Amino acid sequence: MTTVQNGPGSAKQELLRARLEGMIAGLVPGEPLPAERDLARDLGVARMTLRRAVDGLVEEKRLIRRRGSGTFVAGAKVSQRLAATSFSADMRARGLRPGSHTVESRRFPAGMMLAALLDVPPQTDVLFVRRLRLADDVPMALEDLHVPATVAPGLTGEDLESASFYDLLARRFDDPVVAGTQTVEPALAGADEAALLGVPEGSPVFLFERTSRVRSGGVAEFVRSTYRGDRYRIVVDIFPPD
Ligand code: 16G
Repeated sequence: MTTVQNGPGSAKQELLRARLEGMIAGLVPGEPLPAERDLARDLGVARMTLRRAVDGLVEEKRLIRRRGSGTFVAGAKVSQRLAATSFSADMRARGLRPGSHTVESRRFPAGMMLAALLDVPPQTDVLFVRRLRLADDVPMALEDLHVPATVAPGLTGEDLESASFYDLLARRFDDPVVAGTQTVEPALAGADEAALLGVPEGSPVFLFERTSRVRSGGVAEFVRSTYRGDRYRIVVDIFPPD
């Protein structure tokens, strides 16, 4: 693969790649590579040769090139276990500061489809909130949350600004999330999502859909979440068959 991406595979190209990989390993995510001219000189290669090797690492998402400002070490991916955890708890467990920014919020009566997903009668009042989820202020995911008023009466989009929905359910409504079903599929970021997530339009993303129930039995949420493909990987634990 290296050979293909770096053109005619020579021992020199392989060595250059190994030296670049060593350099990346010594930098922290977000740190810039030295300027191309200086790096080519230090490594004793032509700038074009260096650029080809860097291109390969950009393609593999090990490096990020930002036009006009340089090339940076990509952030480590967050390993997401498929479990009924909240975004906030998940980020805190990794030592990251969770954040939430409400982009849009409104109420409307549920149509047939949404009512079926939320297991409520059609026309039930539903709160829709679009939230940008942040880890240490970096956008990680965009969530389109639907909550039936029957489960969280009086809940507003402002309540969810910088707050954990699951914490509110447990504390304010004394009705924690206990179970859920979640699907995941690949997708490409549309223009709006890409702008909010700070990635180029068409970037790969994970599309999650989750329906979860609270202890009292009702469906608490139907959520469609777009997670950045360059910051997440999915971890699935495997158990022996029953
Ligand atoms: C996660 C859930 C989402 C839930 C949110 C609550 C996925 C794909 N989605 O992001 O369904 O609403 O956590 O987070 O994991 P919060 O308690 O921090 O608001």
